[in-house]
Amino acid sequence: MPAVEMNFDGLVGPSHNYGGLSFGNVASQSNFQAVANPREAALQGLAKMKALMELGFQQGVLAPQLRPDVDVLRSLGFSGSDAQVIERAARDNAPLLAACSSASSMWTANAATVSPSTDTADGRVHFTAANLNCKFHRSIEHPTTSRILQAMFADERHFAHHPALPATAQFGDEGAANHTRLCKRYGDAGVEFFVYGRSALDARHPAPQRFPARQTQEASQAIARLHGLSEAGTVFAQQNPAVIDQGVFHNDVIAVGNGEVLFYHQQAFLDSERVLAELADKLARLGGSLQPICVPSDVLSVDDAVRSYLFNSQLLTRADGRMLLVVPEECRSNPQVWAYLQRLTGGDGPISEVRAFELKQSMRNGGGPACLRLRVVLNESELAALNPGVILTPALYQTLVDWVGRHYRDRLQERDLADPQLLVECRTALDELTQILTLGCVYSFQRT
Ligand code: SUG
Repeated sequence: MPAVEMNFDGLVGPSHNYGGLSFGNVASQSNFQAVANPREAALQGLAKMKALMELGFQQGVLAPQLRPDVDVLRSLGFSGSDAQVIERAARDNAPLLAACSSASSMWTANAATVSPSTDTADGRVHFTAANLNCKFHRSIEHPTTSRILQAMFADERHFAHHPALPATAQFGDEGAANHTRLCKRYGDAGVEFFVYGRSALDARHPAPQRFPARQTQEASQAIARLHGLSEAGTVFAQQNPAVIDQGVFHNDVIAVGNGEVLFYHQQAFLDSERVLAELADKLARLGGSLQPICVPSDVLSVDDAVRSYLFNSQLLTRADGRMLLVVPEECRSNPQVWAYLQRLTGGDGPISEVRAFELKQSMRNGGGPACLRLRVVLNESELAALNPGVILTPALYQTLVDWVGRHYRDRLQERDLADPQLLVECRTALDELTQILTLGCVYSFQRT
């Protein structure tokens, strides 16, 4: 069996809410304090997973994290029983409680950077959990992310796990959202393309003025070293700081790659010509032929790209070798974007189909189809070594829908975060989930 790309979608956790926590992420800022519907959010995500499974794609599930995180609140000086910790945090520092209650682990493109075994020096699949240290609410994800990934990819003969990079601004790392892999076939060695927003040490790199650049060059380089990638198989590029200032807080908001195709906006990268030439050259040396699809600014503005999330799409290779673009519904409701997509898929280019999915609950926090999934390329023996409990099947889909129905609220807003019962509900749900997904004890409340 040839190697496959498997997509592991983050299951939306039961505390999903709109905390306005991500400065630089336009949707998160503008939906601050809107009323969230965690049940609908989880079901929307599951519907996308099911549809892709039914189309024949390999689909996996990545478990959410427990929130509110009372351990973190305790480490910040709130004391007493769990209920008292939550009540005191709600009374004294509601934004901190919101940060510790975010269901942000749903965006699994930020969980880790993954390099397939064909690209790494020791022939194993390498994972580095992302420190996400630009945003406090996300910086608390990586310890549990590492445990969950290890419970899914446990066999050390096939899988290598690296802890998150040091949690300093110099090594700001946002995982696969700033990493794309280009290859002829999934089982071939590929070119790993790292896109960073700023350099911490090299002052020649221009930085954005308005919004933070989350990923550093130093972090991207460290991951390439840790994974044992070759120089011939890596390209580093700087994101255009001007687009970060327009709300492109991760590269996957302005570009997506798959196979030999790189679909990107004209303004995505600094020094675009050099970047494209290096990608084409390195891919050619590995037997591939780069197929760039550039969307010019006069066809689509960066603002339209950010609003529609056109590039935050999944580009998937179908069994017939042509590609499907999975976009959010917001692309269909933007006439210019939809017209562009009709032209794109109507021609004889590599992308021949587009499907739109309703993911509004996640989109309102800046998370489209691509944010919700972590891609892992696996060969036959690696696939056999994967914990089978996390592979989506029709039966698992139904079990998860029932589980959501039993445990999730259909309304959640800031004042609900003060309710200590929410923690009890989330613990009960996640304890059951670890059995459904056969993950063992990955949460700290299960380990004490
Ligand atoms: O890190 N939003 C996430 C969205 C992540 C999207 N991921 C990718 N582009 N790959 C973020 O900004 C908002 C949470 C809130 O405001 O409640 C948030 O964390």
